Amino acid sequence: MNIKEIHAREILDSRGNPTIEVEMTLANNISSIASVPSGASTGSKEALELRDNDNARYLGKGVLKAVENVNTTIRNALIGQKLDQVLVDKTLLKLDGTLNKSRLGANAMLAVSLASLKCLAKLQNKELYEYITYGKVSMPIPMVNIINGGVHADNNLDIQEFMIVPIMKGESKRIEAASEIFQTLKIILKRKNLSTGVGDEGGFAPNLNKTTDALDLIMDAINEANYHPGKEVLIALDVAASEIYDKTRNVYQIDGNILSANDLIKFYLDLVRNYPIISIEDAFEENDLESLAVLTKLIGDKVMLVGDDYFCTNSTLLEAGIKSNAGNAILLKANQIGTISEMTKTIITAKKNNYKTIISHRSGETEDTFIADLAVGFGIPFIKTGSVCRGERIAKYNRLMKIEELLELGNK
Ligand code: 2PG
Ligand code: MG
Repeated sequence: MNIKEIHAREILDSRGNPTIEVEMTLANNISSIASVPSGASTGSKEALELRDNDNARYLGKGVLKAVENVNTTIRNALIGQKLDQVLVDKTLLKLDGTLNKSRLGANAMLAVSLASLKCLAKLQNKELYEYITYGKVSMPIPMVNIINGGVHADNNLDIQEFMIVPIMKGESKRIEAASEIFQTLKIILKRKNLSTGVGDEGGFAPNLNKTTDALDLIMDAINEANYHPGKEVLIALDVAASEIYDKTRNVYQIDGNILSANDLIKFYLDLVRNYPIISIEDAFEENDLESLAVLTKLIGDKVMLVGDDYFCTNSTLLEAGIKSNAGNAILLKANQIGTISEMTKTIITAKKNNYKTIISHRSGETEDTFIADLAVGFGIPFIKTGSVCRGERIAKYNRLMKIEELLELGNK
């Protein structure tokens, strides 16, 4: 089936900043719509998100250049062509021709790549997860970010994300537990006269002095909601350590202390000893594979050590990590790399090398739920999609519950 029309427009993301949406229509009038998210704590090796830098609009954050790239260069090359994911992505890469997607913009490229994927599913009359099925479908365990810190909130917590990880059977049961714990945490915060305002990913953003204060509140919320921490509900952290790293002094600032990478290792060992932590993301600044390898050797048998800014969903960067025995898991964000084909390659590389996979939203999101389908279709064991709060996060959880129902119906 040939591509008949491609049209991009500027829309807003969950922070109210511009992002790009693309509609693709095929010769038989089947059409799809896709939009791309945007990060705040971005890895320096991510593909480039093209912004206008025109201060007269949206404080320089407009994406009209990316829109224009879709509506002219990309449209001209793809209209009338056969819809095929590999061909579309190859064309996008060729048209761009740069290493970091700086000509067309990874935002422009991903919107088109994703719209193609969605059209292909529709063409076969399949749900998106059904179409991309790679091996065995499975429902991912959600990592639910209920306390926000770092650059995602204006509070004084240094660690960016404190997540609960409900591991009981059934997606809807896991989401139910997460919601009950989130609501219980709200009651506890109110009782302690702490703020219940939320950060960019929908988690609470109270002012707390220490990392362990946040962890203690989470433990209380799990217990008060009548779940067993360590048994039914675990904890995950995204340190986003590049954001608390002082390059000139080669130190990290955390809880008012100045820590070397070695001090930070001790800090993590203590945390892991005292709390049911199963995952630590970006434990050190994104270039420090060495410290990550040391931590992986020490606790990698029981804790996932996840590379986000380290690997940027890029198979070449992941391979460097694998060679250094650094980390044992990778965060996957389509807009870090720019095309579905490249993301698929990274997923395959991770799986082959026994790196655990986690599909992820960005802190700036849209109502597009494609990551829910990607998680199920690719059989990815974990999904990180924010708190059970804010429409753009909830849309993904609702989609997961619907997919679970569809899969159950299919099994009857
Ligand atoms: C992260 C993400 C998503 P951002 O660091 O993992 O939670 O944040 O989108 O701001 O990079
Ligand atoms: Mg991260």
